[in-house]
Amino acid sequence: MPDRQMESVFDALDRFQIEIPSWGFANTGTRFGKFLQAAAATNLAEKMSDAGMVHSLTGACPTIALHVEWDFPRGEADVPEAEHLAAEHGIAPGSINPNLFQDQIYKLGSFGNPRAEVRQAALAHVYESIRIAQRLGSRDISLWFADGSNYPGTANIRQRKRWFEECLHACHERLSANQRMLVEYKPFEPAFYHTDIADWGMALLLARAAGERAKVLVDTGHHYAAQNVEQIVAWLLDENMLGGFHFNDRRYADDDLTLGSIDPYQVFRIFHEIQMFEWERGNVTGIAYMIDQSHNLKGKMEAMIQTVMTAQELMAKAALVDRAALAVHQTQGDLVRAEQCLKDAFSTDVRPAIRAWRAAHGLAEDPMEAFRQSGYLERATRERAEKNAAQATSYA
Ligand code: AFD
Ligand code: MN
Ligand code: MN
Repeated sequence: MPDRQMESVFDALDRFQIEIPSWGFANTGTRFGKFLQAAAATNLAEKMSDAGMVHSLTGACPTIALHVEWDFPRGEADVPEAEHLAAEHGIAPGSINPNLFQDQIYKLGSFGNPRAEVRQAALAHVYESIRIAQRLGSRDISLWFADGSNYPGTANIRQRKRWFEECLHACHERLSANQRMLVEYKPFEPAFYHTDIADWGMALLLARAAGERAKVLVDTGHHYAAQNVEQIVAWLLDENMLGGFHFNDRRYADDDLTLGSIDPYQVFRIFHEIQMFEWERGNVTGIAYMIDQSHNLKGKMEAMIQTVMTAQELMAKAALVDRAALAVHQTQGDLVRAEQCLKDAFSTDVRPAIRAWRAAHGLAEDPMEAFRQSGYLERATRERAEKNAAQATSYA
């Protein structure tokens, strides 16, 4: 690989950090059940340990996304423990995720619930999440709503929109000056007739109405098969409304498959749009790159390392696009040469350069192999197998 390309890869990897989700290390499943993993994390300490291990191997994941209900069962009272565990495991608290979808009161929604007392309870939960973030020094409050309805006529869509505007604005007013709120959209599931924040346009309008520190969160799995996700990303970039990503891949719906496992070229094109924007505008976008996965079948730790390595590889490929030449070809309408700029970069094997980058940073050249040789999985299995087995629900 020519030195100039090597430098581009090194620069891209130096600047690329990706947040790992606490929920990606615990046993989860589908609505059809769970396949328990003996080494899965069973508490916040083990999640922090797993996240710290992934970061120590990859050098790219200094923060962990936290879910308030699952990681702070006592709410704010659990902040000191979270701070201690993060410091102990060499990881920092990242985005804070309120849980507005599991409590029984949210049966007909949270911010969109027709009962004012439920909307107030949801607001109180987000206010506490904002306080938790402030105490942990977290920049982002990451908001996803399961709100919607399953049958035509059962919800007043416009009224729910207004309740969301009110509630999101109220939350925005509680943010400190250096905090942001990220509004995530999802076309469907668990609601199957309408979802209140179903697409990027709705999220954009709601974020704009909430205030200047509200941005849009793009979960790459939250799109229909035909949607051009990189075009959405380009528009949000141009509107200064791209807060960040939840990375995973999809074949049919919000399948939470491994990033790049189905369509790596789409992820490359997303990363290209970001790097082209930064090349043109010269400013760093402050994008929150975050993983949103919790694999039911793959080993939790291997799945997380695999995603991080894939994200690094695709970001490094996108860094190889000859953007100056591309700009000329686009201007001249030289279609094949323009397209070839992307195809050349995407088809370049950047793995040797990434291995060199890792070696230059004192990291194992193959984090996955280093993990397998480390004995970490065996230790976690010994320590956690009994606790995980106890989660088994007998269906007899
Ligand atoms: C589910 C939702 C959404 C959310 C995530 C974490 O679909 O992506 O961000 O849970 O709460 O995947
Ligand atoms: Mn998500
Ligand atoms: Mn999702």
